[in-house]
Amino acid sequence: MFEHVPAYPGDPILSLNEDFQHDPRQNKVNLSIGIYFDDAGALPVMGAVREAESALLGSIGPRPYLPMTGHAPYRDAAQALVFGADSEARASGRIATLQTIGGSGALKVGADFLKRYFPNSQLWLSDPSWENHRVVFESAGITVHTYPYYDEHSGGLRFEQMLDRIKSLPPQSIVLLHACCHNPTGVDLDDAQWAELVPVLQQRKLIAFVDMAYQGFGAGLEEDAACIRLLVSSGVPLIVANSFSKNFSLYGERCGALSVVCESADEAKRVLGQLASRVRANYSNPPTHGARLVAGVLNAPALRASWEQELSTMRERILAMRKRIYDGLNGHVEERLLTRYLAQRGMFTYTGLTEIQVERLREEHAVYLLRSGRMCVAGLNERNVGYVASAIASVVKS
Ligand code: PLP
Ligand code: TYF
Repeated sequence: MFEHVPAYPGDPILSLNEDFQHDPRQNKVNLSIGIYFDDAGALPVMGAVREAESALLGSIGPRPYLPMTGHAPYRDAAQALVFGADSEARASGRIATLQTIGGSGALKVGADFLKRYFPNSQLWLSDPSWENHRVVFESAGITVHTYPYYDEHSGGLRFEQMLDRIKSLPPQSIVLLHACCHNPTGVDLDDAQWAELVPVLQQRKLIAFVDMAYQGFGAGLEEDAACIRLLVSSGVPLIVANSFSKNFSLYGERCGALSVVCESADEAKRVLGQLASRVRANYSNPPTHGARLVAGVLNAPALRASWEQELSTMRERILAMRKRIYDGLNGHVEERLLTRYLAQRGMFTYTGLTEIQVERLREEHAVYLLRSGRMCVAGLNERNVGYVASAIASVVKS
């Protein structure tokens, strides 16, 4: 019956991560998948999360289904974190926020919603973007295009070209933007560039779909969401997918949220209902555990302070590793390939290494990067950074 089903080639990032797991070499270094590892190379369990979980264990109780929209204290905490606790839009009840299965689930529920209510709208992604963006939106039946973004040569942004393309889009087109820590390039818009882009979106009646998977890893929790605050105050139709996978180190718990900023509380209520209907059509309602952990931390001032502190330490460790790899490569790679380690932000850097160099890094040195040259800087630590720098220097040299 199922003979005609072809083999799934797999997701390139996840497949590479599996190859790494099977690599027997002792000195192997995983800089492929977008996961934050601590200085010991381990996936952290954040102190505040551990405490919230201990508290939950002490109150084991019945487990009813959550509503389709998710755990109410979680939804509220997520909304406050993304839009600001004192956001006007939040106070007036015009943001519809629901719990989703990770940031990926938020993208999918948002895509299904857009396909239903804006059936003629097409979507524009940065070139390049996270590979799964295209997969998720196309699987919702939305046609996907790209706008210019990354400048190969400088390792920076093609901002003028980006803006020109966005200026040419028909009304109600959807523009997907990364709030911070762009995956895969590490190149973000600066404040002045956001200030130039936002009025264009508004004037051209475009829909901004902001993906924020790394809040807190760029400049700080508030700073990383500044573009969202600006979009809201400028009246741009806005959808935000956010994820707690990275900033709570809760990857497998699948904690995310989707928010749609509306013009009135009444509109938000109707939108929330339709988002819930998309959840009902897909998986009925989200899981409980991770949402209780995140809400338990965000809604308890002492745990929240501890979480913020630990997240700052993670961000600073990434910055320190950027500096260490920069120092290690200084004099070994050309200037334009060097400065990007410091200029690009968040978990990723586009190293500019060629596919052949990336392959040599893996085969000769057991250092794993994505074929595109993307390095997850958060996989570097005091023990491996020198080794990685010398491995890169050696493949660049010959
Ligand atoms: N969006 C971007 C840009 C990401 O990098 C990721 C995860 O790596 C996600 C969304 C999905 O996050 P989650 O693992 O919470 O589904
Ligand atoms: O490294 C990246 O860019 C991601 C990581 O369900 C990832 O693709 C892995 C699994 C998943 C979501 C994101």
